[in-house]
Amino acid sequence: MNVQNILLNLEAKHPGEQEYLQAVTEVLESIEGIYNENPQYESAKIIERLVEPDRILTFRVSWVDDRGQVQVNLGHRVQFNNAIGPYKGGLRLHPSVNLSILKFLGFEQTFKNALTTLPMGGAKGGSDFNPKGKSDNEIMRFCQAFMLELWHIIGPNTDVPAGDIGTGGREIGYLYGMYKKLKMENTGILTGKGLNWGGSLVRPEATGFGATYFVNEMLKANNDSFKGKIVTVSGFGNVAWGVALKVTELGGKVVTISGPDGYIYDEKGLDADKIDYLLTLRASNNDIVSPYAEEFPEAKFIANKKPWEVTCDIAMPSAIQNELNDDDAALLLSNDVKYVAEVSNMGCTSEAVEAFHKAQIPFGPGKAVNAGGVGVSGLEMSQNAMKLNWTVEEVDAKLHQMMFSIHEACTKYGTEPDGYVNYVDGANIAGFIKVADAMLDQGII
Ligand code: 2IT
Repeated sequence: MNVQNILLNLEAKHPGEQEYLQAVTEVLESIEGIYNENPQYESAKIIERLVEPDRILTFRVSWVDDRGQVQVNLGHRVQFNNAIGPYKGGLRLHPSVNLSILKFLGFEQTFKNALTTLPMGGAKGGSDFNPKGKSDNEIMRFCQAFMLELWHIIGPNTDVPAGDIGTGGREIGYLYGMYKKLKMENTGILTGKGLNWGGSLVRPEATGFGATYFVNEMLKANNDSFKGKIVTVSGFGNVAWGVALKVTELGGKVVTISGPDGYIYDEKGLDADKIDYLLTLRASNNDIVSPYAEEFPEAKFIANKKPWEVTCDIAMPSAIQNELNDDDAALLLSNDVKYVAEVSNMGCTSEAVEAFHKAQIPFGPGKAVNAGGVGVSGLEMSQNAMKLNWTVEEVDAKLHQMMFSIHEACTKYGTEPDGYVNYVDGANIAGFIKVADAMLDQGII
């Protein structure tokens, strides 16, 4: 494989799709060695087949707002790869959504899902719909209109969407309601459902809890622990909330959260009341964190800045792609950061990742660190198929085991001769081998 040639071809075919090309570049650089050692990959053109999604459905979503005005959005579902199981991945509702972003997310999801140990392929979808400031009824009408198109191509053994940025329990409910109406059946076609209609315990917490379990394994590998560690977190949504809960429980101190308006520095750390308040912030549909400093006056709100200027032991970006760049990485390193773990998908730019690797800081990539979210989605699918519910203890134990085995896989494939674990290489190689070998087994399709 010549990585440069493949990338030049892709760039010519998909000009300007920066996030997608960034995600592909990172994976190809990691797997180049193993690919070239195994000529059967090359002769089956595994890379050429793996970097393009199986198919993309793009559709118009028309709905009526509270003033009676017609609104038109664009919806997409990128079914990336189903070599190891049904397509699986979230739906993002955010004004920035475009095909480059959904293709990068679907590509990442393919490897992430392979790492979970469960049989799930990769997909992603969403819309440029902006939930900010929308009423409950507007959200419902949008979700119903979105499902009027999406339902044709999903199914419990075909494609199972879930939440992502802008899509939480409420949106999953409205989407599920419309699917049920159209198809006249109750099946596990979405995950992140409500507990009394097919949802799984621990799914809301799973991404943040899983990420914290993964970082705990990184710490243990260095004879270290969360006890007394200062942790900076970005974002204030579902993922940041789960991280704050579990890190605090394990003895770490979360001192920041952030939104598009700036960040909160809370030197005392987030306690149970403050973590609960994140849910209020999120439910407000306002996408701002400044009210936190009014509610808890000992905290400071720093407008239009990112939390990476705060001195910390562990940084856990938990908001959106490319939220931590080379300047932020330099700041963190100059303040002696010891561990960095992407909880958001591709939360760090390539330059930032390179800086952490160069400084030999243990760095966990999103597709390993945040895999607990989709992992528990997989457990929700299992429970739906068996028509039963597992207890909190059962789901949490399975999540724990999953994150432990993902850490093992990263160590197995990513340990360098000097002992430094390159978690990016480890995750990419482990995920790739599983998907590529399944593709080989199933012939040229
Ligand atoms: O990025 C992700 O892994 C998710 N948004 C969760 C996907 C899922 O199917 O639970």
